Amino acid sequence: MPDKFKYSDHYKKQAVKRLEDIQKQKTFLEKLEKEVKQEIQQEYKKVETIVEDNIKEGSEKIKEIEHYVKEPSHIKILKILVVLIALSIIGYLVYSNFFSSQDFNYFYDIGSEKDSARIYLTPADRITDVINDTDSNYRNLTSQLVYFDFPVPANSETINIQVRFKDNFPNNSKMSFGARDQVDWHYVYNQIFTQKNENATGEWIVIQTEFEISQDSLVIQNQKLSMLFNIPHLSPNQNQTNNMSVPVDWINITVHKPGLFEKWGWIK
Ligand SMILES: [Ca+2]
Repeated sequence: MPDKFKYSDHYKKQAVKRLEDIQKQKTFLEKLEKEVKQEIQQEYKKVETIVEDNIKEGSEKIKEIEHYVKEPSHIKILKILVVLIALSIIGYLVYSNFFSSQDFNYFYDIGSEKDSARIYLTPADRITDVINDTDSNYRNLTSQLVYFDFPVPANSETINIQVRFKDNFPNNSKMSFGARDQVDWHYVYNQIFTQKNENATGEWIVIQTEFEISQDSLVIQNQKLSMLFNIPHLSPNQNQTNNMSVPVDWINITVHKPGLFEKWGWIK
């Protein structure tokens, strides 16, 4: 039965061909698989490299950040120091301005270079030029009223004033200090020297007196107090014939400003 034989032969051929096709497909698929795997591996490697690079970069950044995070400890210490210094300055200012008492000293050396540059006493026509002795420099007061002024800080209470002058006073003459107690040229006086019935020694002497700012109702203008020497025997009326004068070497002023501790009686 050739037909039947042919028929089976035909199927056999077809089956072989099919098998070959399958084989080809298999080979193709295997090749494809291999290529895809290779491609995946390559991509994977690429990704791996990128990730590694990122990790490396990241850790470097972290190190950098750690470095910056560590630095502020110095800055913190500096900040604390700045705050402490500021606090102690404020504390000191508060203490010195409110709690502790203060003495302000003003030493006016009459006849010194400073006095020549800017004359302490006024008016200038009631004093002489600077006189230089072996032991001191000074000026002579030639008229009854000679003025000077000095700073008085706010809330001060007492003014201690010392003066070094030459005792050439005639008998029964005297000298006082005036401190301004009214705006219109009115002064309150402390008598500081009286020449009784004795002859003048002709020596330099130091005498002091004190004014109370509130008790004496002193007038402080522009944070300054005006004071004067009052030496009646130098008044033009009495001094016409004898031409007298009083040598003054220096004036030393101490202005006392009590703090709260002193006001509360905690300290003297
Ligand atoms: Ca002097």
